[in-house]
Amino acid sequence: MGTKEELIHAVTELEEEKSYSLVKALLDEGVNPKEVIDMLRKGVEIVGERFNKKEYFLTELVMAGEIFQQSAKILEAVMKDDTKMSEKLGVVVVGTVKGDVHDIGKNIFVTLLQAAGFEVHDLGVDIDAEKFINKVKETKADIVAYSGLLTVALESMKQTTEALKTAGLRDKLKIIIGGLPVDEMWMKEAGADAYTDNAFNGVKIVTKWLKGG
Ligand code: B12
Repeated sequence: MGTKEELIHAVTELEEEKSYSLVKALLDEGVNPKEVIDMLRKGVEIVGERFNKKEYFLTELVMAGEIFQQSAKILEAVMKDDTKMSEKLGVVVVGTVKGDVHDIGKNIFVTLLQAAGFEVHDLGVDIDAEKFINKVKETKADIVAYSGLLTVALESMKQTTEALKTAGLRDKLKIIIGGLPVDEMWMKEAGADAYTDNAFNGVKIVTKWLKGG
């Protein structure tokens, strides 16, 4: 037997195995997978708050992301094809830009976006402009997110935005950039609409874009 509070607690305390068995127990009890996702989201949200208050560190954040991703796999296996995990708050295409292979921060951002209810298309690392463009067209994305940790990533971000402009897609999109070195100067140079070096703030920004206000 599992209770909803127990699952939220297991996630926030980063009890990996317990989280998975509770997910399974709740499903066995007939709890709707969407409700289970909401509990996982709540857990990840609390971990995020603790990270921002510096009560938790990067290891905990990565661990919470892992618990969320693995639990989502358990849920996906029992959900019907027509029931999407995401509530479709919006569609986001994410990637680490060309020349850069750092992805730990990007992966955290992706998990948090999924936990918040976005449909996320993660392209991976070392992604050139063409791949971003193709994915934006294919998914009719609302938002494009570039990650970059290397100084050279700025040039790639710039090129990607230019290519989105040339393809006539830029005006339909919002662009957010993130990663260790990004700042206002990067945002302007990269032709983006927002920047942050904090994945939680990133989720707040894109949520605001789509919900308005
Ligand atoms: C781990 C690491 C690696 C790993 C990467 C593993 C992986 N899977 O990512 C490996 C060993 C592969 C690596 C390789 C290299 N690295 Co390295 N690496 C690091 C290191 C130590 C940590 C980076 C990290 O993961 N931080 C933790 C994450 C969570 O932080 P983050 O990425 O900033 O993400 C947070 C936010 O920024 C945000 N975020 C991130 N992306 C996005 C995107 C969006 C849209 C949003 C909203 C938010 C967001 O969310 C996260 C949580 O809040 C840094 C040093 C450092 N202290 O940062 C050097 C560092 C980034 N690396 C560096 C270098 C030079 C390299 C190499 C060139 C080394 C070499 N000579 O081979 C290669 C480059 C390979 C390449 N082409 O990319 C330099 C970059 C210097 C520069 N100015 O360009 C750094 C700064 C080290 C240094 N001081 O010299 N590296």
